[in-house]
Order: sequence, then structure tokens, then C-alpha cells
Amino acid sequence: LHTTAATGTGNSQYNGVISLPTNYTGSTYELRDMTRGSGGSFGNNVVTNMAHASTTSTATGTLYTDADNTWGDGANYVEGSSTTAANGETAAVDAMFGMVKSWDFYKNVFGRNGIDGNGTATYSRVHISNSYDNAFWSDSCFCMTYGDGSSFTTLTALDVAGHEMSHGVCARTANLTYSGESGGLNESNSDIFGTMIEFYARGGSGSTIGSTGGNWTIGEQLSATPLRYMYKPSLDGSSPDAWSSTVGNLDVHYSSGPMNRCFYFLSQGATTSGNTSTTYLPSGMTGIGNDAAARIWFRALTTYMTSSTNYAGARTASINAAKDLYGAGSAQEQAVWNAFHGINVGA
Ligand code: ASN
Ligand code: ZN
Repeated sequence: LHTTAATGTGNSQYNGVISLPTNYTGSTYELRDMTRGSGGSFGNNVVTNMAHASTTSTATGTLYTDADNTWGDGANYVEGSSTTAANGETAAVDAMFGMVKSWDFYKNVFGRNGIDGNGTATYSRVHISNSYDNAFWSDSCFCMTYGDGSSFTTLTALDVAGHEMSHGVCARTANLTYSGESGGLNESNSDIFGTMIEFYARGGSGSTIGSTGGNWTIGEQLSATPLRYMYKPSLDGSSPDAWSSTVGNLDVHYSSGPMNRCFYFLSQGATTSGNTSTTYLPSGMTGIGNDAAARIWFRALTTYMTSSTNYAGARTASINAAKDLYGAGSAQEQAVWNAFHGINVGA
């Protein structure tokens, strides 16, 4: 029986000391969120320990429990990539925080009830494999999974968690095929919402790159070098800044670059020092801010995009979404035109 919602304290790796939704069983505390979601594999959103099982394991893992409801304290605080000592609670603390903030973002900003819109509970599996430098969403388990990292620290940073959970949302909406241009848009969708979730949880004006609030890089807490740079994707050495007819041949984590930059322009404009588009953008386009940009992208994704949507289609979808939300001829609609023009898509 598990019916007594409680609030624990978590010593996280990436998010400071935080409150955690837990459950008191009568004898111990579980890392089980009694306040978001229902059904699914565990009946609630939970975090489980994979204890270094293979990345192909379909096991659900062992639910985390803790006697005193303070998580990641003392010997249970285990950071980083040690394969021998990495079953600690720290990764679980950050994974739960990522689920909570992602869930609340979709609910409170868009009114979406969870990943599938029906409130079906999800879960997060931590400590997969050994020194594994990745995290992933799986539709089969309706869950996300995190490695301990080797070049990277444990993969449970907030923008990465938001990225993975947003793969689940995409799968239940536009379901963008994970190759070609639609694959790049699928990856960009996860980067866009991973970043919006970071801003949602941490605040910040949105205009400061690398600030203590949200920021426009992905995975910057995992190593000295971010995984991706939304404001200028080419800084990763592999992603293009603008669309071209060959972008669909790239790995989806690179073909995402132009859409990431487009979304950055839409929100922030092209005038932020050092990040101005010199190639296509009409100088001085004004951004419409995170809130409007995120609403337009969410409506485009959930109302207009399909599994085969390409960059041209994403432009049309976003223009339609902006018209629906803010009116034909609105500044928001014009900003969508400008932002796509800024990545060489459309006039
Ligand atoms: N972390 C990666 C991602 O979510 C895993 C993958 O390549 N699908 O994009
Ligand atoms: Zn991804």
C-alpha cells in the first residue's frame, strides 16, 4: 500500500538542495510522486535503480527507498561516473526533479496533462550500464533512462531530463520521424522544451547566455563544453547554423541546429551581442520572448506537424500557430517569418 504523500529533501548534483515528492509506506519512504500522473508501470511517477544493467535491459529497475526521507545525504551522495560507487541516490534526486519540473511545465504552461495528455505516469531509470555517456527516452517502457557518464558527469542535468521527457511528448503528438529533416525537428523540439523547462524551473530573463537561470546551451552542466549551442549551433563544430538542401543527411543531433537557432531568434531576436545572424536575417529582428515562442512551437507541434514534417513544413505550422494564438498580421506572426528567414527557410 502506498497512499501517504510526503515531502522529502534532496541533495542534488545539479539543482542544489530541493524538495522532493515522496511516499511514506508506513515503514519507509519511496521516491514516488503521489501528486502527478497515474497508471503506467508503477501507478505514479517514480525513480528506479538499474544497478548497471545493460542499456538494452527492459527491466523496470528497483524503486528507490530511503529511511529518513532525506535523499542523497552522507554515503548516499554519490556524484559522477564511478562504476563501483554509482548506485547512490544523487542521480535519482536529479531525475525526480527533472520529471517534476517537466511535468509541471507542460501542465501549467500549456494545460497538457503529462506526456500523453491523459496523465499516464512515467518513470526514470538511473545508473544504466557502466560509465554510459547518454540518456534516452523509450516509447516501449514509456520511461527515460540515464547513464552515469564518463566524459560527462551523470546525465541527469535538468535540460537533459526535459529533453528526454519531451521526446515522449513528441511521440504522442506530431511523432516526427527520427531521421532526415523531421528527425532534426524532433531533436530540436527536445532541445527547445528542455531549455524552456530550464527557464521555467530556474528563471532568468532568457536573454543571458550561460546565466545562473535558464540558458541557450544544452548539457552545459555535464562537462566544460556544452553538447549544443542553440544560439549558434555551429559552435559545436558539426551543426549548421542555417538550413540547406542537404541538412537532412546529417545526424539528427546536428540537423536540429537550424531549428534551434530559429527558435532562439524567435524568442530573443537577432541583436544579442555576438549572436547576430549575418547571413540571412534582416538586421534587428525583435524577439517575442520565451512564453510566446514556446506557445507557438507547442501549438505548431501538437496541431499542425505530422511525422513527415520538414523545415518548410515547420515554418508553415509555426505561422499558422502564431496566427491562431496572436492573430493574422500580429507581431508574433511576423517574428516567425523573420526567424525562419534567419535560417534560410522562406522569404
Ligand atoms: N540522448 C540522445 C537523445 O535523446 C539519445 C539519442 O540519440 N536518441 O537524443
Ligand atoms: Zn534527443
